[in-house]
Amino acid sequence: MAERPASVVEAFVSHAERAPERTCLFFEGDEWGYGRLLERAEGFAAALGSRGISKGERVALFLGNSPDFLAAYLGTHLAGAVIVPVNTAYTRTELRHIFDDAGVRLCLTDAERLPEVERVRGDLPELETVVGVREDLEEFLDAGGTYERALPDGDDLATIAYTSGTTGRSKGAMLLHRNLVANVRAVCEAWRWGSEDRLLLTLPLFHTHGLTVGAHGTFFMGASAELHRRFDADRVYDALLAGETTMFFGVPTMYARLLREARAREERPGPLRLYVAGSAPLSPGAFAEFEELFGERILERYGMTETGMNLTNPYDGERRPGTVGGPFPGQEARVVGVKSREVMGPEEVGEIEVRGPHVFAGYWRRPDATEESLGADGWFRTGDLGSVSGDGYYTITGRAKELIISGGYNVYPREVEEVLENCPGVVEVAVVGLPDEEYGEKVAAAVVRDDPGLEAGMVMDFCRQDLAGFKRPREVVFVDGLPRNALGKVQKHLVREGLIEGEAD
Ligand code: MCA
Ligand code: AMP
Repeated sequence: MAERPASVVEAFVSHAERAPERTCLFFEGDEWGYGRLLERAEGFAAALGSRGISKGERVALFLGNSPDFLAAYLGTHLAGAVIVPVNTAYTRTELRHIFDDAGVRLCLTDAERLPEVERVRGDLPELETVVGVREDLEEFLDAGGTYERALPDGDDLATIAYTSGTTGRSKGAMLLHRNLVANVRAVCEAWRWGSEDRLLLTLPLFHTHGLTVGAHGTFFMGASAELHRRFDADRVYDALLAGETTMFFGVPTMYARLLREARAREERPGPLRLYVAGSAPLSPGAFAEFEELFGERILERYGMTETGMNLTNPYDGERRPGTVGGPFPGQEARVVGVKSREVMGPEEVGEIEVRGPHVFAGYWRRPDATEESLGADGWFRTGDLGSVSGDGYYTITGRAKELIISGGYNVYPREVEEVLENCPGVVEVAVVGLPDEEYGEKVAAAVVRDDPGLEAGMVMDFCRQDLAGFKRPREVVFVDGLPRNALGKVQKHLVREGLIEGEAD
């Protein structure tokens, strides 16, 4: 017999039926009971049905955090359709690629982002419907018929989540309902998530961290979340002081800002059941200062879009700064030689591989990329370098893939280079990540120009139309030439060293 619940939406529905009055979301002074959210979600499912969106078809969510985001998310799954979450910072080129690649038929967006969608709509014949939350969502819902409940199977495709790609074009990671259930089950068990928990959720809902950890854990356990539109350190600190939160999840940049807030204030929040950090490395310095100022040891964990959560420091037991702990329950991890692919011994650095029911089903319409990363034996190559201690704590030491992580958002240098190569006056460009106190890393570009009038600001501005703000270089340095090896390949480590030395001068 199939394992139950087969999907997170199934767990959500059973909580809503058992305790419809129970609060699921606190949002801007309003409370959303499980029953109210289910009603809204079923309304969305019915409206999708009346628009002819059927099982397996793709619905994009391109909007900021709100209860309607979550109602549409649950409603899409209730309709058997597939969610394509889209980063709200994306601009026309990124949108065009994702909508086209995924074959999105309907997009839910908000007033702020509607113009960006309208700019590309003409290029997207499959995109039949665009619904704006403020303007025409009610109209869209009113036009829906009745909904007959049909819960998805575990093997159905739930989400296509786009991750930045090494070639510049992002790839869609296919997550099945059973992958997401396995992941949230493991997270809830490891972190002792209970129905009485109240999560302070300020992470964006369009990424794994906010959606499949934050929102899913809440729905799965029948717990509650205080949802914010966005992270604002001042508001978050006040919410922590109010004393009702039991858990907070954030990226290291959020913790850096909370520390700054704490330094500026006298009052300290009371103890929380759990603070979690992930998506980028948390520095041991931030870990120590947080313990000093907040009296709490942050639990650091490690995950990826393709796999959800992989490694975690223990809930009970030692939370070791600078490490990401060991595998979640029901999962495996190992370190293998980058070239030899042989399993390494303790403290030896290699590539981290993971295996288990949480691992995705492959990349959408990219069998080549799937084959490269997912072995027939189920081991997934994360592209992250690390080692494991004799007592089972993993440390991430670097990346085999060329990736910059800025404030928890991923930036693939190739994507930025492809845009900059079209900037008039640019002959050659190499994009690298440089250390940054607030964002962990920042995007920097070494540029060879043939127009002496080309200035750094002009290069940065050139990206505005085609790249999300967080991908734009924060630093542009003009160089005479790029260092290359004998095969003509740009030596990024030398570019990086050159830029760091330049900064120090
Ligand atoms: C915003 N800006 C950034 C970033 N965010 N620049 C560099 N890196 C960033 N991360 C820029 C904007 O382009 C804008 O610049 C200016 O900052 C202000 O924008 P605003 O939206 O007000 O920014 P913010 O509110 O201060 O955002 C900082 C933030 C945000 C709250 C830390 O970046 C954030 O929510 N990060 C979380 C990302 C996340 O959830 N990652 C999880 C991925 P301009 O005006 O020049 O345009 S999932 C994952 O990685 C795996 C699965 C895992 O393990 O979790
Ligand atoms: P994404 O592709 O957005 O899912 O980002 C996943 C990547 O984030 C991983 O492959 C890691 O490189 C990075 N990451 C996530 N959590 C951590 C962590 N705790 N420490 C270091 N890197 C992390």
